[in-house]
Amino acid sequence: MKAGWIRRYAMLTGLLACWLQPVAASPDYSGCESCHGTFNEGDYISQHDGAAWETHLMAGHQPSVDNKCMACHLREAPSPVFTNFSDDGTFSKSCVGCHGRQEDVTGNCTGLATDPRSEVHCGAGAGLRLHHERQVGQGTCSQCHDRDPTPAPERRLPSNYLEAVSTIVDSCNSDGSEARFGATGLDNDGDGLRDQEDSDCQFFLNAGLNDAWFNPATPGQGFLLTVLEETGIVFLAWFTYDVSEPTAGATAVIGDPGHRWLTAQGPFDGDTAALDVFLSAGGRFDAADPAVGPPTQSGTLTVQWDDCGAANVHYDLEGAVPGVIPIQRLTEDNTPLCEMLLDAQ
Ligand code: HEC
Ligand code: HEC
Ligand code: HEC
Ligand code: HEC
Ligand SMILES: [Ca+2]
Ligand SMILES: [Ca+2]
Repeated sequence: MKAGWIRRYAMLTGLLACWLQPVAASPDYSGCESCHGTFNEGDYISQHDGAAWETHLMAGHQPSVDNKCMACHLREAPSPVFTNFSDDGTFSKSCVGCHGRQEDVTGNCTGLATDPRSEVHCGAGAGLRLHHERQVGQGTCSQCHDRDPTPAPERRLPSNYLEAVSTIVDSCNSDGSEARFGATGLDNDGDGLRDQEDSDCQFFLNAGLNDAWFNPATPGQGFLLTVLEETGIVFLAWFTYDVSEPTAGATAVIGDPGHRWLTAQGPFDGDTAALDVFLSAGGRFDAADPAVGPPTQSGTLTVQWDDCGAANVHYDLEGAVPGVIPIQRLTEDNTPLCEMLLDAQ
């Protein structure tokens, strides 16, 4: 249900001038206005890249929150707009839903809050504040926020980016979603480097990727892989099937005559592993005799990771048309380990 003031806004816009302006400072937008101007009026010019928005800040933001007014506002009145809480259940953190990260919430408040609700996410905007401290001037924010944590790395997603209705999904901005106006997105962690120029956005293979991986579109086949960090090698087993089904009457004692297993190994660099695929043949179930012949190379795989949860396997195999398989983890158990190892780099 839309709040009463929105209806009045639509019908009697002129009366808005009568609303009392808040006198409070920075827990709400009034503390930003002196530099960024009126949020819902004028044509905004970006302070970081000079891009002309050709509309005001509020209209420029609305599509990315699915035009939900309560993503930023409170139902009780259109002003003040707090930086860290709002009334929409989907986007309930106002500005810090995108300009902050949940990981940075410390509970260290300034002690100057004008509304107890603005103390729920204290710390969240640490990256935004560090950006101002560096680019605008020391003390701009730290005169009140003097106990901010070291912000979580650039690639750590603000909570709104994970919402299904948000059009902004990547703080590394490799898909352009964070840069609606101008060429670049935000410097989410305030180290002065944006998106891909921030080394936090470079993905490195690590042992947190050791897992079962599969493509949900082709259940019943997949990969078990292990990243041997010390050796610098990735080893994987690929459980799949022949390119065509076995001829009628073909039998197997254990398993299906169509089963194929392939192994692959090779070095990795950055986000990519380049593997040679091997076929082993001639053995018997749990027997040393007959000896399995030396494996023959039958193609190559290139596995490239987007992040701790997604990769693409490019295959080029004898007897098959080259292709790409998008894979994800079977379970999330090792995802925190992967994130932790990336943070440590
Ligand atoms: C003293 C002036 C000043 C105040 C006060 C101020 N800003 Fe800024 N802000 C700037 C300038 C200048 C930039 C551009 C910095 C740059 O990237 O070179 C900026 C950049 C930003 C950016 C873009 C950050 C990025 O990653 O590119 C956001 C978002 C922002 N401000 C939000 C806010 C909010 C929210 C507040 C209030 C809590 C606020 N600002 C208060 C001057 C200010
Ligand atoms: C991205 C956050 C955001 C969204 C989404 C948003 N607003 Fe705003 N709006 C603001 C901010 C910030 C202000 C400035 C408040 C202030 O200066 O006190 C503002 C100001 C306003 C004002 C003027 C208030 C006053 O007293 O001057 C009105 C009216 C308003 N918004 C209506 C809407 C409506 C209607 C929608 C949905 C269609 C909407 N807003 C969506 C952030 C937002
Ligand atoms: C849905 C995510 C989202 C929400 C919520 C959000 N922002 Fe933004 N904001 C962005 C993104 C992304 C940009 C950069 C857009 C671009 O450059 O194309 C941005 C840009 C800005 C800028 C312009 C910085 C510059 O380039 O000068 C300001 C100021 C700003 N936001 C303030 C706010 C304030 C204040 C709120 C809360 C009332 C808010 N934002 C809520 C995502 C969001
Ligand atoms: C005059 C004091 C003051 C200044 C200066 C100030 N803030 Fe705040 N800010 C507050 C208060 C009070 C709160 C409410 C939460 C609390 O008490 O910590 C708050 C909360 C916030 C929040 C949401 C909660 C959090 O901790 O992240 C953001 C984001 C924020 N401020 C951004 C900024 C930015 C960016 C600057 C510098 C451009 C700034 N503030 C400067 C007083 C201030
Ligand atoms: Ca970014
Ligand atoms: Ca950065």
